[in-house]
Amino acid sequence: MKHIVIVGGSFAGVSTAHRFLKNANKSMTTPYKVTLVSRDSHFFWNIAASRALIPGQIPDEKLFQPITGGFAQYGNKFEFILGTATGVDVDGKRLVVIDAEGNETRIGYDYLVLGAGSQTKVDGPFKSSGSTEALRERLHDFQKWVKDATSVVIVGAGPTGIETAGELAFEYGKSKEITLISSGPTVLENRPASVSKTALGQLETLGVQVKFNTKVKEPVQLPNGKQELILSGGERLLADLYIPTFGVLPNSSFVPSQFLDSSGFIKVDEYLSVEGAEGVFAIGDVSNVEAPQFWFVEKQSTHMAKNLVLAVSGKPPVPYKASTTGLMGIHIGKKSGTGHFGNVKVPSFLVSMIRKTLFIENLSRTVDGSML
Ligand SMILES: Cc1cc2nc3c(=O)[nH]c(=O)nc-3n(C[C@H](O)[C@H](O)[C@H](O)COP(=O)(O)OP(=O)(O)OC[C@H]3O[C@@H](n4cnc5c(N)ncnc54)[C@H](O)[C@@H]3O)c2cc1C
Ligand SMILES: *[C@@H]1O[C@H](CO)[C@@H](O)[C@H](O)[C@H]1NC(C)=O
Ligand SMILES: *[C@@H]1O[C@H](CO)[C@@H](O)[C@H](O)[C@H]1NC(C)=O
Ligand SMILES: *[C@@H]1O[C@H](CO)[C@@H](O)[C@H](O)[C@H]1NC(C)=O
Ligand SMILES: CC(=O)N[C@H]1CO[C@H](CO)[C@@H](O)[C@@H]1O
Repeated sequence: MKHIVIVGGSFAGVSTAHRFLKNANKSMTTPYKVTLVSRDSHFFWNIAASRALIPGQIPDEKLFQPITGGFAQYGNKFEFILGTATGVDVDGKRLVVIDAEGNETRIGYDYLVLGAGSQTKVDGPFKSSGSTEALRERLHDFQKWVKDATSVVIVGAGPTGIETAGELAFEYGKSKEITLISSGPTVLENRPASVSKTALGQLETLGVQVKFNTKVKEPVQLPNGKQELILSGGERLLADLYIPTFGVLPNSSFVPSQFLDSSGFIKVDEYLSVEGAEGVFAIGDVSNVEAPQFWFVEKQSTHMAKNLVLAVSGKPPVPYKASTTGLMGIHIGKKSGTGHFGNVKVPSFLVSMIRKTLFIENLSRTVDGSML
């Protein structure tokens, strides 16, 4: 029996499990079992997180969906473990997991797929922060804080920061003061200049104030409930709410450091395989193969599942072709947005049309595998 253990309850982990189980069911004679380990009981549709911060916009059921239901179709070929991976014994081929009761277990694997993803540098409402309950609670806190705030400072001018600033400004107009802080001379650094310019123009049209070349130190909570932010220029900024969106921290602290690059991403070769760790693979945000974006995660997951079927059947794997074309699409409020495919800018109306619902209608079909 071949045991495939997958870590992560989001795009990388859940989709790879479904894809493997569907393919395996069709073609395989070798017995197999998949165990999915996730510290989240629910899949969280993070693509809609910027809109979800606004109270009343998206109900919880459209953001969170229990993971296990969609896997019942595979019977005893699938097992779900609610727990946190805390170590990998690559020589003994065992994953160390602390389960929901706090007990440590070691799960033997033939193949281990690491899809533990990433989070923002400072914990926020955008990504899992330990458990579904914790994330849901955090999201509800932010919704309440957003409702009560008259001034909001958003730190980080990447896609998440811009989408958050755009959503807030679109919803509240002049009734809230929205400031976006960028550490660089523009927004969306490393993207085509025309895309940065369009994004900036749209933010300003919505009334967002943007500060450039500014870094922010940890905020201080004042007795009157306000947050005091000390900016790199020495200036002090008072706000009712501070939303950190910057940084992509791979969730790789449970993986031995020799398998990580200098930024903490898991190093993989052209087979998505971790060199020096037999049978171990990494995909999604936690791996160093491509940019941490859903589109790439999908491509990797599809490939990974096929290679797992080959591996279990004793066949050689197929190399993965990492994309060299950068792409992005972001919404800025409900009526504008921007994006690019390589160096080609995507028209604003098209981005905002495609992203109208932020794909929340895909959640159920992603979690039960019927979309794949
Ligand atoms: C606000 C926002 C909007 C986005 N919009 C887009 C978009 O429009 N287009 C796009 O291409 N990309 C977008 N992205 C990026 C995209 O969401 C990520 O690329 C995607 O979520 C990565 O999926 P993943 O499964 O690799 O990791 P994650 O989604 O980060 O999930 C990791 C999972 O692993 C679990 N986990 C972590 N550590 C452990 C552990 N030690 N043990 C057990 N489980 C663990 C986590 O709880 C989580 O379930 C957006 C991201 C954010 C934050
Ligand atoms: C798996 O294969 C069996 C037999 O071919 C079939 O009856 C079953 O519906 C399949 N299950 C899934 C989830 O595809
Ligand atoms: C898990 O831990 C609890 C106490 O926290 C204990 O009662 C239980 O027996 C443990 N379960 C296993 C399977 O070891
Ligand atoms: C949502 O579903 C549509 C239609 O199936 C698909 O084209 C699109 O890529 C999906 N998007 C996401 C983010 O899941
Ligand atoms: C960077 C990193 O690894 N962050 C977190 C990943 O998940 C574990 C377990 O929940 C946390 O302890 C880490 O801080």
